[in-house]
Amino acid sequence: MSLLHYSLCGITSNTITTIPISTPKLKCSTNNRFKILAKSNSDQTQPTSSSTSVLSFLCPLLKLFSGGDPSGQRNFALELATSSLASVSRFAWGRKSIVESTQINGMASSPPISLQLFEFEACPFCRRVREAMTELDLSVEVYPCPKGSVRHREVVRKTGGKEMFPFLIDQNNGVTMYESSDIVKYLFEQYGKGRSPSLGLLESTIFTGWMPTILRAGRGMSLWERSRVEPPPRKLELFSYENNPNARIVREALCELELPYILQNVGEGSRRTKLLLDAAGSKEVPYFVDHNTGFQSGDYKAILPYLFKTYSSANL
Ligand SMILES: N[C@@H](CCC(=O)N[C@@H](CS)C(=O)NCC(=O)O)C(=O)O
Repeated sequence: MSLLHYSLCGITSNTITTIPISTPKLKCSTNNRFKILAKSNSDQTQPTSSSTSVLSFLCPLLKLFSGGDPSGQRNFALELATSSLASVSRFAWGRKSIVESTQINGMASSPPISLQLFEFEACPFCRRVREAMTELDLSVEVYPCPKGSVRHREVVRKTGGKEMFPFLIDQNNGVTMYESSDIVKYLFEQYGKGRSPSLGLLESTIFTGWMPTILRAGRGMSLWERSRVEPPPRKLELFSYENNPNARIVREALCELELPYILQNVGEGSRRTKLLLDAAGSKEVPYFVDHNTGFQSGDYKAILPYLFKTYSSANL
């Protein structure tokens, strides 16, 4: 990834352009055209939000971290301590639902077609979007794009034109979008029922959005070298909310294995709590379900070894 790429990361634009795209691996709207929130050449001289540009500068430094072999023996006390500190650093954001959602048969209302988020766990910009999704009580299909991975990154490159994360596809409105702050604003406009992001959600990214990334150095950033190439036939499912320390550890592993999953956000006050209660018998997150094998667990210490064993290339 070139320096030029990163210097362009901070430029934002609210220009909507409709361009033809082809996304061979994804279901597209009927006419195969998406509205793209993209920057036009003329927009590239627009002023850059300072928080975004500083973080864009920091992003290449992520490569300096190396979390070591994620499948190896872990000190779980240390894992929990660092993940809990990470949660403290983002204390106010990504914990609870702030929208009133209507319930149909005990289920929270969601867009008819699942939103698709291409991201990686360690990216502070992606975190910002995931926090907003918890606040909006949205479930979403997550396609992890850790560094060194190919599958989902290729979809992003082919659909949007470049490898930059987060990247959102909303087939309900035929929209694809880069730029975390644009995505957050878009999501609130579309699914926020008139609400705005909680105070400081966007602005705080510059101060503490990178803290979980540093505290969890190397986790949720790079593809595990022994991960299986093919994704499982059925999507995995994770009940989680963004700022839960235990759920973070599971999301990191899913990311390092490039495993796509349905993220069921169940922040405080979520209308999805009943769904979780029915599945898990408790309101605690994380709760993980592998519909391919029938494995289910709410214990991250059991989920981690399961994932690295089941989805290792050695285990085919
Ligand atoms: N201004 C963009 C910045 C996004 C950005 O720089 N993302 C970094 C990760 S933190 C990225 O995509 N890097 C390229 C890569 O990982 O290959 C935003 O707010 O979304």
